[in-house]
Amino acid sequence: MSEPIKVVVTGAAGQIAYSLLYMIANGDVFGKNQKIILTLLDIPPMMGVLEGVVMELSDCAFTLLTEVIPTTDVAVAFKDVSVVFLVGAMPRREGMERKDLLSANVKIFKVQGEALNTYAKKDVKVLVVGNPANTNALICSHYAPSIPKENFTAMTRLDQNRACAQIAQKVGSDITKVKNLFIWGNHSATQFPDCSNGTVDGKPVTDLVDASYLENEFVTTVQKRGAAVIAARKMSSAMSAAKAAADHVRDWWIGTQSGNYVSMGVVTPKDNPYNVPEGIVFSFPVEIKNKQWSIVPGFKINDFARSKLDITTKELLEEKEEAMAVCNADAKI
Ligand code: NAX
Repeated sequence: MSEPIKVVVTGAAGQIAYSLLYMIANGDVFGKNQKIILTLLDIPPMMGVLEGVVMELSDCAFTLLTEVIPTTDVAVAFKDVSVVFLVGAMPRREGMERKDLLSANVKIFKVQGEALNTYAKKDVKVLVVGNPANTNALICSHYAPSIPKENFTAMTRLDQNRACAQIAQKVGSDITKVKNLFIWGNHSATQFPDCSNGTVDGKPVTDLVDASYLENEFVTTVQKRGAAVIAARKMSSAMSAAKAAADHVRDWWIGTQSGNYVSMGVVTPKDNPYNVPEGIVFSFPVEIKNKQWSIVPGFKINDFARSKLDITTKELLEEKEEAMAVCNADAKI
């Protein structure tokens, strides 16, 4: 057994956390030999609900949990933390403009970024799930300058898992045989789920499925899957989102297998192999070794894919500009 690590989940009284906490405490993310101090952050009105979650965690009798700390205080939550799942965010309410949503979230992710900067370990790994996930991750990193930008990532793994499931069903394959389908760009309706480098049992997806399906129905099905779940369940994706968050952090912690890449939203470095502008949080295919991700170069980007990458890049640049305007206005107060 290794020394316990401190893990924080924000939005801990919410529906994604309800599934995610089980997976973390059960050893599905950090392995069956890693003890965990689990810290649960939510806002004051949710403390009653959170108490119930704490009771249930206790009643699960998880052998890996050494302590569970419910709190509303970011300083308590982030002190010496090793891994953070930022799940809590301001939801979009009816009639809310995108600008208002971004502005409400800038406030949340500014406070959390500053607290991470002050209290967290400098090698803390941060996954942002709360929407708009990519831009929230960017803001959080902006307010945590003492922590490397590489340590802030946004979740597009749910979109990748959805894409793999669609292809597995389409060709009638076991999902374990589907590899290297990637999500490019934003976790939003402009994301580009891309099969052009994917394989099923070693055969190119493009040889198994016709191009018109891959460029049309497949793309829109993945882009709109979240809305389809809401329409059916009357609530947004939760179990699948939690599973994706667990997959994302497990791969970051343990590493990816050779030749089997995953999608992660990362702060774009200056010289990235796909010519995406520097300084936005963009989803790329990455591989992970020794807890460090790197963008996998060399995947083919045809004209269709490039046009899709341009659309999602434009949206992310606009989100960044709007969010930074809120940050700058805030700085002047
Ligand atoms: P819930 O509304 O069930 O839970 C959110 C929780 O966050 C609530 O308990 C709320 O009190 C808490 N919260 C709000 N502000 C907070 C703050 N400042 N500090 C700590 N906690 C705070 O939402 P849930 O279904 O769990 O979804 C959480 C987020 O995930 C949403 O923003 C949602 O849009 C986003 N999603 C992101 C996905 C992705 O692939 N990146 C997919 C699933 C999901 O839609």
